[in-house]
Amino acid sequence: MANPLYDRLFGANAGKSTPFLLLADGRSLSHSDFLAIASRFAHALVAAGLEPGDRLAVQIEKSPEALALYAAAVQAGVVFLPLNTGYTADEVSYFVENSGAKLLVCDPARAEALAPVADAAGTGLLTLGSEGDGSFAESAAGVPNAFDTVARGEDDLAAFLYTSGTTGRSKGAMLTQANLLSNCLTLAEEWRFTAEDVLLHALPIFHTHGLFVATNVTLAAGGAMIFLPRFDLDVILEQMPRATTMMGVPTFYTRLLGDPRFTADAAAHMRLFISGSAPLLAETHRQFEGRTGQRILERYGMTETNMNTSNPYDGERRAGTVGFPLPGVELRITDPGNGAELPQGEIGQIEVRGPNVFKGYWEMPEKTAAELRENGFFITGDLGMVDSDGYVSIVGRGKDLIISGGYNIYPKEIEALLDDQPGVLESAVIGVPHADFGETVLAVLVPEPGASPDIAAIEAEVSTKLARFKHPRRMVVAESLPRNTMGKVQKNVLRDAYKDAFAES
Ligand code: MLC
Ligand code: AMP
Repeated sequence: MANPLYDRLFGANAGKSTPFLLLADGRSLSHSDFLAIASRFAHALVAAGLEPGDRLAVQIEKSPEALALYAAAVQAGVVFLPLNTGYTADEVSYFVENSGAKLLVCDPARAEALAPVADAAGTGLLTLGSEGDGSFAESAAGVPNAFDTVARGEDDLAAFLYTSGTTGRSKGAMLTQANLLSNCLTLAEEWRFTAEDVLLHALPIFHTHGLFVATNVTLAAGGAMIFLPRFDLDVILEQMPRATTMMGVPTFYTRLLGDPRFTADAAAHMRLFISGSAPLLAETHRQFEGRTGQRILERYGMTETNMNTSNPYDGERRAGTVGFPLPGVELRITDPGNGAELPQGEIGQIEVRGPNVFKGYWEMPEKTAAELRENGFFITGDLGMVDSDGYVSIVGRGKDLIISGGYNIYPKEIEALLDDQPGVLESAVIGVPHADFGETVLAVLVPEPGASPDIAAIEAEVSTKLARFKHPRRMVVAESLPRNTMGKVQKNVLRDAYKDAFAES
């Protein structure tokens, strides 16, 4: 029976004894080894009571088994909902409740902290460790290595990825089989991926970049990945001579350039370096070319849309731009005030339409209607322009968003927590330049009259509630916040005032 995503990405690799996952310790898994684990996991999902269309929330460390759980969900027709491993129990609780997940699979080390979360939500809880241990793995032992793939249509949901909002709480972006499949097939072709490719994979697999771009593109081509738990410069440099491609956030590239061992020779086996998720400085692009003779290929995407634009494989990869709309993707620049399309060359909001664009936000029809037009164009919240050669540039953001090392952070979520702290009248959270992460978080606190907020106590509270990557790296106290005549906080004034706060880092 048909299940387009499974059939094309996984089924197409069935029976192949060629390597799929190469691990840093020398072990490797072939495509068929991997698919056998996935099928056993699919049986375990069914045994746990999951039915097609149910949501499976996972918060587990990156490992071959963690990736097999994704394949298992697709094979069993279950909606895959991966969560950042850094999220606190508080954060996970929201995602589990909001999505109505039937099962939460977490790392064994987190089971105690997450048991109350699962209980409160009426969700099952099983564990899967990075060594293939845990109660979920146990329930998959001794079951067949094959599973009858559940039939699914292209319009059926394959995944939920949560994305924060400028107001209120995170929204579950509903991605269909066709959204994921159309995009990775296009990218594999545009970037010339083949079964000979070996992708250096150091990204997390709970976001679009590491899962739907890096992994799906490799699967579509039948290639292999050097599958690393995280970005470790020494390991990357050691493994690069075995690899042909890498996908990374700009921090990967600035860290590589910061190391004298990274030379043209070190990169000689690589045919393609791809960057995305955050702006790559034109200066980084040029330095990279100067050092290696290779030009990084920058592309642009987001959770709701997968990838929208890419610099060309052949042809000029233009620094400071994100290239052209991908085949099948329409991109237009509109006036943020009235939505009218703007003439070529003008700056406005970027809107995209195509088979890559998601189905909407889970159980949030108003938010969906506000961002996804009836005619199918999605308002990205990014500001950009198209030059006379057709290259798209992102020049800013219409949304109040900080991107730190490729992770999105919405100030509103942090401000809401800070505003609740004793002695704090109000707060403003901004992104300021940071050499390693591109941007980092700085909070400005305004005390209540006569109060002096206890910064250490506030930091302690923040760490119990929010994932580490969202923590303000500095909190400063100010008498008041700059406001315009409408009373709106002028974050641009604050960003300017604190732009050198991390100049040395
Ligand atoms: C880790 N830390 C971060 C952080 N990553 N803080 C802010 N921002 C980040 N991105 C914390 C750690 O917990 C640690 O805390 C401290 O900062 C220093 O950590 P590190 O050892 O230097 O970090 P490292 O583990 O090396 O991770 C950095 C990183 C990683 C850049 C390699 O963050 C990463 O892999 N980012 C990729 C994110 C990603 O995949 N984005 C794609 C989203 S999809 P402490 O406690 O030690 O102080 C998307 C769509 C699209 O955007 O277009 O692709
Ligand atoms: P996310 O919601 O995590 O998927 O992040 C998507 C956002 O990341 C986009 O809306 C952009 O603001 C940003 N982004 C992704 N790729 C690029 C890029 N190449 N250059 C600049 N910003 C990018």
